[in-house]
Amino acid sequence: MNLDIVRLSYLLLGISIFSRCSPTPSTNLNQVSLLPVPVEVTASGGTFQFSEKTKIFINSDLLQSELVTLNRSVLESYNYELKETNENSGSQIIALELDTANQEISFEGYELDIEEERIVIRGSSLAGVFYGIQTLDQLMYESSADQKIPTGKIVDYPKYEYRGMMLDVSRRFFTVEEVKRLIDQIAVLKTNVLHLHLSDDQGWRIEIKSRPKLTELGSKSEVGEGKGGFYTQLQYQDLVSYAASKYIVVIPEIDMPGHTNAALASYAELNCDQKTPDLYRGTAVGFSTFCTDSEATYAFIDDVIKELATLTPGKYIHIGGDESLVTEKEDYIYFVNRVQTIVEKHGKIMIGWDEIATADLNQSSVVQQWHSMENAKLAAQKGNQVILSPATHTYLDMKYDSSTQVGQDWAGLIPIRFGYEWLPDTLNDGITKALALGIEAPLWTEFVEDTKDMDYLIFPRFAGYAEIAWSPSSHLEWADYKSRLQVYAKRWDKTGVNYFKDSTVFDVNK
Ligand code: TNX
Repeated sequence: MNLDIVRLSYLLLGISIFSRCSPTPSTNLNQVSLLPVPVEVTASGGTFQFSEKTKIFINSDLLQSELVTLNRSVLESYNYELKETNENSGSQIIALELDTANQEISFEGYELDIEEERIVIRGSSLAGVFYGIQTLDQLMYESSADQKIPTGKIVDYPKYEYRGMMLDVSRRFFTVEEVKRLIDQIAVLKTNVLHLHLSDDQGWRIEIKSRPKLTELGSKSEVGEGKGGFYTQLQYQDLVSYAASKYIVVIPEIDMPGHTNAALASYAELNCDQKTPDLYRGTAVGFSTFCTDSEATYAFIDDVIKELATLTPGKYIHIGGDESLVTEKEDYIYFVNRVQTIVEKHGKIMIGWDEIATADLNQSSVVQQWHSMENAKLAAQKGNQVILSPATHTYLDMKYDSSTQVGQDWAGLIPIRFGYEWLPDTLNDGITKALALGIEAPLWTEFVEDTKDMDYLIFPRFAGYAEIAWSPSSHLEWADYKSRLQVYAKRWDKTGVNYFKDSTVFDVNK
Protein backbone atom coordinates (compact mmCIF):
# COMPACT_ATOMS: atom_id res chain seq x y z
CA MET A 1 0.00 0.00 0.00
CA ASN A 2 1.20 3.45 -0.87
CA LEU A 3 2.45 5.35 2.20
CA ASP A 4 0.14 8.32 1.64
CA ILE A 5 -2.87 6.06 1.59
CA VAL A 6 -1.70 4.48 4.84
CA ARG A 7 -1.33 7.93 6.43
CA LEU A 8 -4.71 9.03 5.09
CA SER A 9 -6.44 5.97 6.48
CA TYR A 10 -4.84 6.49 9.91
CA LEU A 11 -6.02 10.11 9.78
CA LEU A 12 -9.56 9.09 8.87
CA LEU A 13 -9.58 6.42 11.56
CA GLY A 14 -8.35 9.02 14.04
CA ILE A 15 -11.11 11.41 13.06
CA SER A 16 -13.75 8.74 13.36
CA ILE A 17 -12.53 7.65 16.82
CA PHE A 18 -12.26 11.24 17.95
CA SER A 19 -15.71 12.17 16.70
CA ARG A 20 -17.21 9.12 18.42
CA CYS A 21 -16.24 10.66 21.74
CA SER A 22 -17.12 14.28 21.04
CA PRO A 23 -20.56 15.73 21.88
CA THR A 24 -22.83 15.54 18.86
CA PRO A 25 -26.58 15.76 18.22
CA SER A 26 -28.56 12.64 19.08
CA THR A 27 -29.19 11.91 15.40
CA ASN A 28 -25.48 11.35 14.98
CA LEU A 29 -24.38 7.80 14.26
CA ASN A 30 -21.15 8.53 16.13
CA GLN A 31 -23.11 9.07 19.28
CA VAL A 32 -25.17 5.92 19.41
CA SER A 33 -24.31 3.23 21.88
CA LEU A 34 -23.10 0.03 20.32
CA LEU A 35 -21.76 -3.01 22.11
CA PRO A 36 -19.20 -4.25 21.11
CA VAL A 37 -17.93 -0.95 19.73
CA PRO A 38 -17.49 -1.18 15.93
CA VAL A 39 -14.18 -0.75 14.11
CA GLU A 40 -15.21 2.32 12.08
CA VAL A 41 -18.22 4.59 12.29
CA THR A 42 -18.73 7.54 9.96
CA ALA A 43 -21.82 9.68 10.49
CA SER A 44 -23.56 11.56 7.70
CA GLY A 45 -26.05 13.55 9.74
CA GLY A 46 -29.44 12.43 8.38
CA THR A 47 -31.98 9.84 9.45
CA PHE A 48 -33.66 6.77 8.02
CA GLN A 49 -37.30 6.71 9.09
CA PHE A 50 -38.57 3.18 9.78
CA SER A 51 -42.26 2.44 9.19
CA GLU A 52 -44.51 -0.49 8.42
CA LYS A 53 -44.00 0.34 4.74
CA THR A 54 -40.28 -0.43 4.94
CA LYS A 55 -39.47 -3.60 2.99
CA ILE A 56 -36.68 -6.15 3.14
CA PHE A 57 -34.76 -7.24 0.05
CA ILE A 58 -32.39 -10.23 0.06
CA ASN A 59 -30.01 -10.88 -2.83
CA SER A 60 -29.72 -14.63 -2.16
CA ASP A 61 -32.04 -17.37 -0.97
CA LEU A 62 -29.32 -18.29 1.51
CA LEU A 63 -30.36 -15.19 3.45
CA GLN A 64 -33.89 -16.44 4.22
CA SER A 65 -33.06 -17.09 7.87
CA GLU A 66 -31.34 -13.68 8.18
CA LEU A 67 -34.58 -12.14 6.93
CA VAL A 68 -36.39 -13.91 9.74
CA THR A 69 -33.74 -12.75 12.23
CA LEU A 70 -34.12 -9.15 11.09
CA ASN A 71 -37.89 -9.31 11.30
CA ARG A 72 -37.68 -10.65 14.84
CA SER A 73 -35.64 -7.59 15.79
CA VAL A 74 -38.08 -5.23 14.06
CA LEU A 75 -40.95 -6.86 15.91
CA GLU A 76 -39.19 -6.56 19.25
CA SER A 77 -38.30 -2.89 18.82
CA TYR A 78 -41.23 -1.53 16.80
CA ASN A 79 -44.02 -4.08 17.20
CA TYR A 80 -44.57 -4.88 13.55
CA GLU A 81 -42.96 -7.02 10.87
CA LEU A 82 -41.72 -6.05 7.42
CA LYS A 83 -42.70 -7.51 4.07
CA GLU A 84 -40.20 -8.84 1.59
CA THR A 85 -39.68 -7.25 -1.83
CA ASN A 86 -38.00 -8.62 -4.96
CA GLU A 87 -36.96 -5.16 -6.14
CA ASN A 88 -33.68 -3.84 -4.85
CA SER A 89 -34.55 -0.29 -5.82
CA GLY A 90 -36.67 2.61 -4.67
CA SER A 91 -36.95 3.95 -1.17
CA GLN A 92 -37.72 2.46 2.24
CA ILE A 93 -35.69 -0.69 1.64
CA ILE A 94 -33.43 -2.70 3.88
CA ALA A 95 -31.19 -4.78 1.65
CA LEU A 96 -29.35 -7.80 3.00
CA GLU A 97 -26.56 -8.64 0.59
CA LEU A 98 -24.34 -11.69 0.57
CA ASP A 99 -21.25 -11.05 -1.54
CA THR A 100 -18.96 -14.06 -1.10
CA ALA A 101 -16.46 -12.76 -3.66
CA ASN A 102 -15.94 -9.50 -1.82
CA GLN A 103 -12.34 -9.58 -0.59
CA GLU A 104 -12.63 -6.25 1.20
CA ILE A 105 -14.97 -7.63 3.83
CA SER A 106 -13.29 -10.14 6.11
CA PHE A 107 -14.98 -13.38 7.14
CA GLU A 108 -17.52 -12.44 9.86
CA GLY A 109 -17.14 -8.76 8.93
CA TYR A 110 -19.90 -6.56 7.52
CA GLU A 111 -20.63 -3.13 6.15
CA LEU A 112 -23.72 -1.31 7.27
CA ASP A 113 -24.70 1.61 5.06
CA ILE A 114 -27.53 3.74 6.37
CA GLU A 115 -28.88 6.32 3.96
CA GLU A 116 -32.09 8.33 4.19
CA GLU A 117 -33.86 6.09 1.69
CA ARG A 118 -32.29 2.72 2.31
CA ILE A 119 -30.18 0.60 4.58
CA VAL A 120 -27.75 -1.98 3.19
CA ILE A 121 -26.07 -4.72 5.20
CA ARG A 122 -23.35 -6.41 3.20
CA GLY A 123 -21.26 -9.41 4.25
CA SER A 124 -18.92 -11.85 2.54
CA SER A 125 -20.38 -14.59 4.76
CA LEU A 126 -23.78 -15.30 6.29
CA ALA A 127 -22.26 -14.72 9.72
CA GLY A 128 -21.16 -11.26 8.60
CA VAL A 129 -24.69 -10.37 7.49
CA PHE A 130 -25.99 -11.70 10.82
CA TYR A 131 -23.58 -9.45 12.76
CA GLY A 132 -24.65 -6.47 10.67
CA ILE A 133 -28.24 -7.26 11.67
CA GLN A 134 -27.20 -7.40 15.33
CA THR A 135 -25.75 -3.90 15.02
CA LEU A 136 -28.92 -2.64 13.33
CA ASP A 137 -30.89 -4.42 16.07
CA GLN A 138 -29.13 -2.29 18.69
CA LEU A 139 -29.79 0.86 16.67
CA MET A 140 -33.48 -0.04 16.38
CA TYR A 141 -33.72 -0.90 20.06
CA GLU A 142 -32.36 2.50 21.00
CA SER A 143 -34.74 4.29 18.64
CA SER A 144 -37.96 2.52 19.57
CA ALA A 145 -39.62 5.86 20.44
CA ASP A 146 -39.26 7.64 17.08
CA GLN A 147 -38.06 4.78 14.85
CA LYS A 148 -35.40 7.02 13.32
CA ILE A 149 -31.97 5.56 12.63
CA PRO A 150 -29.09 8.03 12.16
CA THR A 151 -27.41 7.76 8.75
CA GLY A 152 -23.79 6.93 8.04
CA LYS A 153 -21.57 3.96 7.49
CA ILE A 154 -20.22 1.28 9.80
CA VAL A 155 -17.36 -0.98 8.77
CA ASP A 156 -16.85 -3.73 11.28
CA TYR A 157 -15.09 -7.06 11.82
CA PRO A 158 -13.87 -9.09 14.80
CA LYS A 159 -10.45 -9.00 16.37
CA TYR A 160 -10.49 -12.67 17.38
CA GLU A 161 -12.02 -15.63 15.58
CA TYR A 162 -12.94 -17.29 18.92
CA ARG A 163 -15.31 -15.28 21.13
CA GLY A 164 -16.71 -17.56 23.74
CA MET A 165 -18.58 -18.29 26.90
CA MET A 166 -18.56 -21.54 28.87
CA LEU A 167 -21.45 -22.88 30.89
CA ASP A 168 -20.96 -25.67 33.45
CA VAL A 169 -24.14 -27.76 33.21
CA SER A 170 -22.61 -30.58 35.26
CA ARG A 171 -22.35 -29.01 38.70
CA ARG A 172 -25.85 -27.63 38.09
CA PHE A 173 -28.10 -28.82 35.31
CA PHE A 174 -29.77 -26.21 33.10
CA THR A 175 -32.57 -27.11 30.68
CA VAL A 176 -32.47 -26.62 26.92
CA GLU A 177 -34.83 -23.65 27.29
CA GLU A 178 -32.58 -22.04 29.91
CA VAL A 179 -29.52 -22.47 27.71
CA LYS A 180 -31.39 -21.07 24.68
CA ARG A 181 -32.25 -17.97 26.67
CA LEU A 182 -28.55 -17.50 27.39
CA ILE A 183 -27.74 -18.01 23.71
CA ASP A 184 -30.20 -15.21 22.85
CA GLN A 185 -28.42 -12.86 25.25
CA ILE A 186 -24.89 -13.56 24.04
CA ALA A 187 -25.61 -13.72 20.31
CA VAL A 188 -26.52 -10.01 20.21
CA LEU A 189 -23.03 -9.34 21.58
CA LYS A 190 -21.47 -11.16 18.58
CA THR A 191 -20.28 -14.13 20.60
CA ASN A 192 -19.66 -17.18 18.42
CA VAL A 193 -18.77 -20.01 20.82
CA LEU A 194 -20.74 -21.69 23.60
CA HIS A 195 -18.55 -24.25 25.35
CA LEU A 196 -20.69 -26.69 27.37
CA HIS A 197 -19.00 -28.45 30.28
CA LEU A 198 -21.05 -31.66 29.92
CA SER A 199 -19.44 -33.91 32.49
CA ASP A 200 -17.73 -33.65 35.85
CA ASP A 201 -17.66 -35.44 39.19
CA GLN A 202 -21.16 -34.20 39.99
CA GLY A 203 -23.03 -35.34 36.87
CA TRP A 204 -22.99 -36.62 33.28
CA ARG A 205 -25.29 -34.58 31.01
CA ILE A 206 -25.33 -36.01 27.48
CA GLU A 207 -26.99 -39.20 26.27
CA ILE A 208 -24.46 -41.70 24.86
CA LYS A 209 -26.45 -44.52 23.28
CA SER A 210 -23.69 -47.12 23.50
CA ARG A 211 -23.14 -46.34 27.21
CA PRO A 212 -26.65 -45.98 28.65
CA LYS A 213 -25.67 -46.09 32.34
CA LEU A 214 -24.04 -42.67 32.01
CA THR A 215 -27.48 -41.14 31.90
CA GLU A 216 -29.48 -43.86 33.69
CA LEU A 217 -27.27 -43.35 36.74
CA GLY A 218 -24.48 -40.79 36.20
CA SER A 219 -26.85 -37.94 35.36
CA LYS A 220 -28.91 -38.23 38.55
CA SER A 221 -26.78 -36.01 40.80
CA GLU A 222 -25.59 -32.40 40.95
CA VAL A 223 -24.19 -30.11 43.66
CA GLY A 224 -26.57 -30.06 46.64
CA GLU A 225 -30.00 -31.63 46.64
CA GLY A 226 -31.01 -31.22 42.99
CA LYS A 227 -32.08 -34.11 40.80
CA GLY A 228 -29.57 -33.45 38.01
CA GLY A 229 -30.63 -34.22 34.45
CA PHE A 230 -29.26 -34.71 30.95
CA TYR A 231 -29.87 -33.82 27.31
CA THR A 232 -31.11 -36.55 25.02
CA GLN A 233 -29.26 -36.54 21.72
CA LEU A 234 -32.35 -35.04 20.08
CA GLN A 235 -32.50 -32.23 22.63
CA TYR A 236 -28.79 -31.62 22.27
CA GLN A 237 -29.08 -31.45 18.48
CA ASP A 238 -31.92 -28.98 18.85
CA LEU A 239 -29.71 -26.84 21.08
CA VAL A 240 -26.78 -27.06 18.67
CA SER A 241 -28.92 -26.02 15.70
CA TYR A 242 -30.57 -23.21 17.65
CA ALA A 243 -27.08 -21.90 18.48
CA ALA A 244 -25.99 -22.36 14.85
CA SER A 245 -28.90 -20.22 13.66
CA LYS A 246 -27.22 -17.43 15.64
CA TYR A 247 -23.73 -18.34 14.38
CA ILE A 248 -22.73 -19.80 17.72
CA VAL A 249 -20.89 -23.10 17.62
CA VAL A 250 -21.34 -25.41 20.59
CA ILE A 251 -18.11 -27.01 21.82
CA PRO A 252 -18.86 -30.08 23.96
CA GLU A 253 -16.51 -30.91 26.82
CA ILE A 254 -16.08 -34.30 28.44
CA ASP A 255 -13.68 -33.61 31.28
CA MET A 256 -11.07 -36.36 31.84
CA PRO A 257 -9.08 -38.18 33.23
CA GLY A 258 -9.92 -36.28 36.45
CA HIS A 259 -13.37 -34.78 37.21
CA THR A 260 -14.89 -38.13 36.26
CA ASN A 261 -16.75 -39.41 39.31
CA ALA A 262 -20.13 -39.54 37.52
CA ALA A 263 -18.70 -41.79 34.79
CA LEU A 264 -16.71 -43.86 37.32
CA ALA A 265 -19.94 -44.39 39.29
CA SER A 266 -21.68 -45.62 36.13
CA TYR A 267 -19.10 -48.11 34.81
CA ALA A 268 -16.89 -50.20 37.13
CA GLU A 269 -14.39 -50.97 34.34
CA LEU A 270 -13.23 -47.33 34.28
CA ASN A 271 -11.87 -47.68 37.83
CA CYS A 272 -8.47 -49.29 38.47
CA ASP A 273 -10.01 -51.20 41.42
CA GLN A 274 -13.08 -52.13 39.32
CA LYS A 275 -15.37 -50.68 42.01
CA THR A 276 -17.97 -48.00 41.39
CA PRO A 277 -17.89 -45.04 43.77
CA ASP A 278 -21.10 -43.35 44.96
CA LEU A 279 -22.52 -40.37 43.11
CA TYR A 280 -21.00 -37.10 44.32
CA ARG A 281 -22.82 -33.90 45.32
CA GLY A 282 -20.01 -31.90 46.94
CA THR A 283 -17.79 -29.14 45.57
CA ALA A 284 -14.27 -30.52 46.06
CA VAL A 285 -12.09 -31.01 42.97
CA GLY A 286 -9.20 -33.25 41.99
CA PHE A 287 -10.05 -36.58 43.67
CA SER A 288 -11.14 -38.77 40.75
CA THR A 289 -9.36 -40.36 37.78
CA PHE A 290 -10.01 -42.82 34.98
CA CYS A 291 -7.73 -45.83 35.04
CA THR A 292 -5.22 -44.61 32.46
CA ASP A 293 -3.48 -47.91 31.74
CA SER A 294 -6.60 -49.94 31.05
CA GLU A 295 -7.82 -50.55 27.49
CA ALA A 296 -11.41 -50.51 28.77
CA THR A 297 -10.94 -46.78 29.44
CA TYR A 298 -9.92 -46.04 25.85
CA ALA A 299 -12.73 -48.21 24.44
CA PHE A 300 -15.14 -46.16 26.53
CA ILE A 301 -13.64 -42.85 25.38
CA ASP A 302 -13.75 -44.00 21.77
CA ASP A 303 -17.48 -44.75 22.11
CA VAL A 304 -18.19 -41.41 23.73
CA ILE A 305 -16.14 -39.28 21.32
CA LYS A 306 -17.56 -41.14 18.32
CA GLU A 307 -21.15 -40.25 19.27
CA LEU A 308 -20.22 -36.75 20.34
CA ALA A 309 -18.44 -36.12 17.02
CA THR A 310 -21.59 -37.00 15.09
CA LEU A 311 -23.54 -34.50 17.23
CA THR A 312 -20.96 -31.78 16.67
CA PRO A 313 -20.90 -29.76 13.45
CA GLY A 314 -18.02 -27.64 14.77
CA LYS A 315 -14.40 -28.67 14.46
CA TYR A 316 -13.53 -28.87 18.16
CA ILE A 317 -14.08 -31.34 20.99
CA HIS A 318 -12.89 -30.35 24.47
CA ILE A 319 -11.36 -33.12 26.59
CA GLY A 320 -10.95 -31.17 29.83
CA GLY A 321 -7.68 -32.43 31.30
CA ASP A 322 -7.61 -30.03 34.28
CA GLU A 323 -6.83 -30.75 37.91
CA SER A 324 -6.08 -34.46 37.56
CA LEU A 325 -4.47 -34.37 40.95
CA VAL A 326 -4.59 -38.12 41.56
CA THR A 327 -3.24 -39.14 38.14
CA GLU A 328 0.55 -39.67 37.96
CA LYS A 329 2.22 -37.14 35.68
CA GLU A 330 3.52 -39.71 33.19
CA ASP A 331 0.12 -41.48 33.14
CA TYR A 332 -1.54 -38.14 32.50
CA ILE A 333 0.70 -37.43 29.50
CA TYR A 334 0.16 -40.92 28.11
CA PHE A 335 -3.59 -40.46 28.56
CA VAL A 336 -3.79 -37.06 26.83
CA ASN A 337 -1.69 -38.36 23.93
CA ARG A 338 -4.06 -41.30 23.46
CA VAL A 339 -7.20 -39.20 23.74
CA GLN A 340 -5.79 -36.75 21.20
CA THR A 341 -5.49 -39.64 18.73
CA ILE A 342 -9.09 -40.67 19.40
CA VAL A 343 -10.42 -37.14 18.89
CA GLU A 344 -8.54 -36.84 15.61
CA LYS A 345 -9.66 -40.28 14.46
CA HIS A 346 -13.22 -38.97 14.69
CA GLY A 347 -12.34 -35.93 12.60
CA LYS A 348 -12.15 -33.30 15.32
CA ILE A 349 -9.52 -31.02 16.84
CA MET A 350 -8.75 -31.41 20.55
CA ILE A 351 -9.01 -28.54 23.01
CA GLY A 352 -7.98 -29.02 26.64
CA TRP A 353 -7.34 -26.93 29.74
CA ASP A 354 -3.79 -25.63 30.08
CA GLU A 355 -2.39 -28.73 31.80
CA ILE A 356 -2.51 -30.55 28.42
CA ALA A 357 0.40 -28.38 27.25
CA THR A 358 2.66 -30.86 29.06
CA ALA A 359 1.63 -33.67 26.63
CA ASP A 360 2.90 -34.27 23.07
CA LEU A 361 0.48 -32.00 21.30
CA ASN A 362 -0.21 -32.07 17.60
CA GLN A 363 0.05 -28.71 15.90
CA SER A 364 -3.70 -28.26 15.56
CA SER A 365 -4.58 -28.97 19.21
CA VAL A 366 -5.63 -25.94 21.25
CA VAL A 367 -4.74 -25.09 24.84
CA GLN A 368 -7.16 -23.16 27.03
CA GLN A 369 -5.32 -21.11 29.59
CA TRP A 370 -7.15 -20.85 32.90
CA HIS A 371 -4.54 -21.02 35.63
CA SER A 372 -0.95 -21.47 34.62
CA MET A 373 1.11 -18.88 32.75
CA GLU A 374 3.85 -21.54 32.41
CA ASN A 375 1.53 -23.97 30.65
CA ALA A 376 0.29 -21.21 28.36
CA LYS A 377 3.86 -20.26 27.50
CA LEU A 378 4.76 -23.89 26.94
CA ALA A 379 1.85 -24.18 24.50
CA ALA A 380 3.00 -21.04 22.69
CA GLN A 381 6.58 -22.33 22.51
CA LYS A 382 5.27 -25.50 20.92
CA GLY A 383 3.37 -23.34 18.42
CA ASN A 384 -0.11 -24.33 19.65
CA GLN A 385 -2.93 -21.84 19.67
CA VAL A 386 -4.22 -20.65 23.01
CA ILE A 387 -7.69 -19.63 24.19
CA LEU A 388 -7.41 -17.09 26.98
CA SER A 389 -9.60 -17.72 30.00
CA PRO A 390 -7.41 -16.48 32.85
CA ALA A 391 -9.36 -17.21 36.05
CA THR A 392 -8.17 -13.95 37.61
CA HIS A 393 -9.78 -11.91 34.81
CA THR A 394 -12.51 -13.95 33.10
CA TYR A 395 -14.03 -16.36 35.60
CA LEU A 396 -17.68 -15.43 35.78
CA ASP A 397 -18.12 -17.43 38.98
CA MET A 398 -15.84 -15.01 40.85
CA LYS A 399 -17.65 -12.42 42.99
CA TYR A 400 -17.72 -8.79 41.86
CA ASP A 401 -16.83 -7.49 45.31
CA SER A 402 -16.80 -8.69 48.89
CA SER A 403 -20.53 -8.02 49.28
CA THR A 404 -21.56 -10.23 46.32
CA GLN A 405 -23.87 -12.97 47.64
CA VAL A 406 -23.22 -15.63 44.97
CA GLY A 407 -20.05 -17.06 43.51
CA GLN A 408 -16.59 -17.57 44.94
CA ASP A 409 -13.29 -15.72 45.20
CA TRP A 410 -10.39 -18.17 44.97
CA ALA A 411 -9.03 -16.36 41.90
CA GLY A 412 -9.81 -12.94 43.38
CA LEU A 413 -12.71 -10.53 43.08
CA ILE A 414 -13.53 -9.38 39.54
CA PRO A 415 -15.28 -6.00 39.54
CA ILE A 416 -16.89 -4.96 36.24
CA ARG A 417 -14.12 -2.50 35.45
CA PHE A 418 -11.29 -4.94 36.22
CA GLY A 419 -12.95 -7.57 34.02
CA TYR A 420 -12.99 -5.05 31.17
CA GLU A 421 -9.61 -3.38 31.51
CA TRP A 422 -7.13 -6.01 30.40
CA LEU A 423 -5.77 -6.99 27.06
CA PRO A 424 -5.32 -10.55 25.86
CA ASP A 425 -2.40 -9.33 23.71
CA THR A 426 -0.27 -8.33 26.65
CA LEU A 427 -1.38 -10.60 29.48
CA ASN A 428 1.20 -13.31 28.82
CA ASP A 429 4.51 -12.65 27.16
CA GLY A 430 5.10 -15.15 24.40
CA ILE A 431 1.46 -15.44 23.35
CA THR A 432 1.36 -13.30 20.26
CA LYS A 433 -1.84 -12.20 18.57
CA ALA A 434 -1.28 -14.97 16.00
CA LEU A 435 -1.21 -17.68 18.67
CA ALA A 436 -4.17 -16.32 20.62
CA LEU A 437 -7.23 -17.93 19.08
CA GLY A 438 -9.47 -15.77 21.22
CA ILE A 439 -11.02 -15.44 24.64
CA GLU A 440 -13.65 -17.29 26.62
CA ALA A 441 -15.35 -16.45 29.91
CA PRO A 442 -16.44 -19.55 31.87
CA LEU A 443 -19.32 -19.80 34.32
CA TRP A 444 -18.68 -22.63 36.78
CA THR A 445 -21.80 -23.45 38.70
CA GLU A 446 -20.90 -25.06 42.03
CA PHE A 447 -22.31 -21.97 43.73
CA VAL A 448 -24.90 -20.96 41.13
CA GLU A 449 -28.35 -22.23 42.06
CA ASP A 450 -30.58 -21.01 39.26
CA THR A 451 -30.86 -18.68 36.26
CA LYS A 452 -31.21 -15.69 38.58
CA ASP A 453 -27.73 -16.34 39.98
CA MET A 454 -26.49 -17.17 36.52
CA ASP A 455 -27.68 -13.84 35.06
CA TYR A 456 -26.27 -11.95 38.00
CA LEU A 457 -22.74 -13.29 37.60
CA ILE A 458 -22.72 -13.16 33.80
CA PHE A 459 -24.17 -9.69 33.22
CA PRO A 460 -22.94 -7.06 32.83
CA ARG A 461 -19.44 -8.57 32.99
CA PHE A 462 -19.83 -10.70 29.90
CA ALA A 463 -20.54 -7.68 27.69
CA GLY A 464 -16.99 -6.55 28.47
CA TYR A 465 -15.47 -9.88 27.40
CA ALA A 466 -17.54 -9.79 24.22
CA GLU A 467 -16.15 -6.33 23.48
CA ILE A 468 -12.52 -7.28 24.24
CA ALA A 469 -12.92 -10.24 21.88
CA TRP A 470 -14.47 -8.22 19.04
CA SER A 471 -13.25 -4.63 19.09
CA PRO A 472 -9.79 -3.20 18.35
CA SER A 473 -7.87 -2.52 21.56
CA SER A 474 -7.43 1.14 20.54
CA HIS A 475 -11.21 1.57 20.95
CA LEU A 476 -11.46 0.16 24.47
CA GLU A 477 -11.94 2.94 26.96
CA TRP A 478 -13.65 2.51 30.33
CA ALA A 479 -15.63 5.78 30.52
CA ASP A 480 -16.96 5.33 27.00
CA TYR A 481 -17.76 1.65 27.64
CA LYS A 482 -19.49 2.48 30.90
CA SER A 483 -21.85 4.93 29.22
CA ARG A 484 -22.66 2.41 26.48
CA LEU A 485 -23.30 -0.22 29.14
CA GLN A 486 -25.81 2.09 30.84
CA VAL A 487 -27.76 2.30 27.59
CA TYR A 488 -27.47 -1.39 26.83
CA ALA A 489 -28.71 -2.34 30.31
CA LYS A 490 -32.21 -1.10 29.37
CA ARG A 491 -32.47 -4.20 27.21
CA TRP A 492 -31.74 -6.40 30.23
CA ASP A 493 -34.31 -4.44 32.24
CA LYS A 494 -36.91 -5.08 29.55
CA THR A 495 -36.14 -8.76 29.04
CA GLY A 496 -35.94 -9.55 32.75
CA VAL A 497 -32.21 -10.32 32.94
CA ASN A 498 -31.09 -10.17 36.57
CA TYR A 499 -27.82 -8.29 35.98
CA PHE A 500 -25.66 -6.83 38.76
CA LYS A 501 -26.79 -3.20 39.08
CA ASP A 502 -23.46 -1.97 40.42
CA SER A 503 -23.99 1.58 41.69
CA THR A 504 -20.55 2.69 40.51
CA VAL A 505 -21.56 1.80 36.95
CA PHE A 506 -25.29 2.32 36.69
CA ASP A 507 -25.73 5.35 38.90
CA VAL A 508 -25.02 7.98 36.24
CA ASN A 509 -24.16 10.60 38.85
CA LYS A 510 -21.19 8.66 40.19
C1 TNX B 1 -11.37 -24.61 38.57
S1 TNX B 1 -11.15 -24.06 35.69
C2 TNX B 1 -11.86 -25.64 37.77
C3 TNX B 1 -13.27 -26.03 37.88
C4 TNX B 1 -13.97 -25.29 38.97
C5 TNX B 1 -13.55 -23.83 38.94
C6 TNX B 1 -14.27 -23.00 39.94
C7 TNX B 1 -10.88 -25.49 35.64
C8 TNX B 1 -10.33 -25.96 34.41
N1 TNX B 1 -11.16 -26.20 36.75
O1 TNX B 1 -13.39 -27.41 38.07
O2 TNX B 1 -15.33 -25.40 38.77
O3 TNX B 1 -12.16 -23.77 39.21
O4 TNX B 1 -13.96 -21.65 39.81
